[in-house]
Amino acid sequence: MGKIDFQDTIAAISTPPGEGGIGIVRISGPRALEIADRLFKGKVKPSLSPTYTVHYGHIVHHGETLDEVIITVMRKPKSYTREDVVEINCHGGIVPLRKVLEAVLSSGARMAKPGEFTLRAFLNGRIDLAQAEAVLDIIRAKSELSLKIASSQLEGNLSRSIRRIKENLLHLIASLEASLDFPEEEIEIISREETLNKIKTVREAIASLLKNESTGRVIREGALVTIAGKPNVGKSTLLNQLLGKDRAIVTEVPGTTRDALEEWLTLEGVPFRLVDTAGIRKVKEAVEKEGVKRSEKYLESADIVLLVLDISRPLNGEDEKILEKSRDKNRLLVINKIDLQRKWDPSTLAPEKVEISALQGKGIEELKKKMLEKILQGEVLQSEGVLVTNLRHVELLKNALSQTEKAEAAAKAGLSEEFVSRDLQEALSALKSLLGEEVGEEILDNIFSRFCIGK
Ligand SMILES: Nc1nc2c(ncn2[C@@H]2O[C@H](COP(=O)(O)OP(=O)(O)OP(=O)(O)O)[C@@H](O)[C@H]2O)c(=O)[nH]1
Ligand SMILES: [Mg+2]
Repeated sequence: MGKIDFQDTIAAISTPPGEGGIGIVRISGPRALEIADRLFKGKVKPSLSPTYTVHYGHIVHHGETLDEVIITVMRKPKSYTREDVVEINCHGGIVPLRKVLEAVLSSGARMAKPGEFTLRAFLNGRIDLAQAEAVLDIIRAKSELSLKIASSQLEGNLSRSIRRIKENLLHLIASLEASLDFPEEEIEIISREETLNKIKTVREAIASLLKNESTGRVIREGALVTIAGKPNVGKSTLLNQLLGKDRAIVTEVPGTTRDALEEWLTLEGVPFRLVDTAGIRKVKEAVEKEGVKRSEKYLESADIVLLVLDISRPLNGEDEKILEKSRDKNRLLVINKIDLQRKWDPSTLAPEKVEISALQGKGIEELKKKMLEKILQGEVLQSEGVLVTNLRHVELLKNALSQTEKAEAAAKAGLSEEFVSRDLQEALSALKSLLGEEVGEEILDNIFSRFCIGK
């Protein structure tokens, strides 16, 4: 991205490529209005129009009418970038949009880099870095829930929590530093006990932001749900039933599914990556053997294991083995084929189970509910709670937490204020980077280059 030059006026096509009802060319910077004046022929001059006004006219360049347009004038500082912004709404084909953009570029703007509009909003202080990242998350949102979370982040909910913690830290550091400056004074500026209390408050606040971190990851990337069990218990039938379509092959022959099969399912806005696996059993035949190996890998990396057991046949050693293998996993026992006669009593097994008939679709709704509960542990769907979903934020918060813990240990051990303060300053600096108050160009490059051009 290089050095940022605010003297430049930037422009780009801000709508996706391809045909559409309209397409937008966005211009931002000190010369936006002047450029619009040159190209726009309508009843009023853009540079003479008040902010937030919309005008009908034509874009004319070197005597050639390029398109019939509507332009929106947004004057600084109340615009996306806090600069003068003009948006030209063209007919949404790639040719008119390109021609209008070329005219804008030849009239004094330069092509915007990916994310540069949002970068300017950040550098001009309209939004902090966490909010800028939320803009990206909104564009990328794969589910309703992740959109909701990103929007809340753009409104600044996460930033506000972070700022509150930061203020507390600043205060505390200032007191500690003051004690260091006047060591000979008898009066204590801050007592050890107070220091410890304040550190604890900070630590708890950071920890509570991180509490739902795994949920954040799941919402960002989707929860991996592995459907496991021995052959023929109805795993593929269950996958089809959950998806509401015949995706996997089902037969009465054990060993039907040879290779793992993945499909996405969204429940109440939460993305689930469902994997139907090959039934786990001892085999010699090469293809099935490989399939079983994969099943075991999926079992290992699952966020949730749906362990399917067949009630119509007695449990055997194969079932026991898989029960044992998945013992430490986040597991839900799925007792299948309840439409048939029962051959064993599931009440002796773990309490977390659902009885279903995958064939008839019985118990599927309850199963879905339990899957959601397992992932969300009942806490995040009330979106008031601030949820950290961004990986960079998670890393920085973890860093801030461990530095705070270090400071706490130092204070407890009776070390000098100097040491306590140093650890707290590290924590502070992590929070500052989260908000973008202390980040290098490299990090900015990395974040904003992931945006599309025109945003
Ligand atoms: N009666 C009844 N039969 C079922 C039910 N679920 C599955 N089946 C039958 O059980 C047999 C095996 O089903 P699949 O879904 O292929 O079993 P699987 O666990 O995927 O088997 P593999 O791929 O071989 O590991 C088929 O004949 C299904 O129709 C059920 O709830 N009730
Ligand atoms: Mg199968």
